[in-house]
Amino acid sequence: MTETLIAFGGNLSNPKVTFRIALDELCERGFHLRRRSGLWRSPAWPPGSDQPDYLNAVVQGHFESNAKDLLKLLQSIENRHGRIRSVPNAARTLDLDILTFGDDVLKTEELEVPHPRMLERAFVLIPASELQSKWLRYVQRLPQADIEATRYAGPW
Ligand code: PH2
Ligand code: MG
Ligand code: MG
Repeated sequence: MTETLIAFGGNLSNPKVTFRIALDELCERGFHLRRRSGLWRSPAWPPGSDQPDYLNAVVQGHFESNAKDLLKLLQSIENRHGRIRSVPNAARTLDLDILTFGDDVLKTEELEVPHPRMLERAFVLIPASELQSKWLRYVQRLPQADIEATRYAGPW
């Protein structure tokens, strides 16, 4: 079993409902939930995107197999929830990203762990720091406007 942090994001349909169902599906297939962050609402990145706001959250738990198997599982759940892969940063029903997977450092065509952009994104770091305080120092380095634009939206 390996400890992992997984980021949830979505800005189409009803992300809160989608997140709940997706988390149940993860837990049925080898993921053991320890804690989940609250929901956080933020404008779609990059700024100026003409898209609905996102909901984001992070969950912490253990996975029974390796990072590649977790990636496959996340992609199958995204697909089941109507995720359509078009251009980068397109609006989406569900995005599930592996942030960290134990101490693994992976850089392949299909998977990079730790997530290469997580330290730049308030919508990832703020929920992650609810679960692990080590991320707070990176939150402090973010632009103040990004921090203020990321708003607590309750539990899920
Ligand atoms: N995900 C993206 C692109 N832009 N913006 C916000 N606020 N939250 C996201 O999760 C997000 C985004 C692509 O993964
Ligand atoms: Mg993403
Ligand atoms: Mg993704």
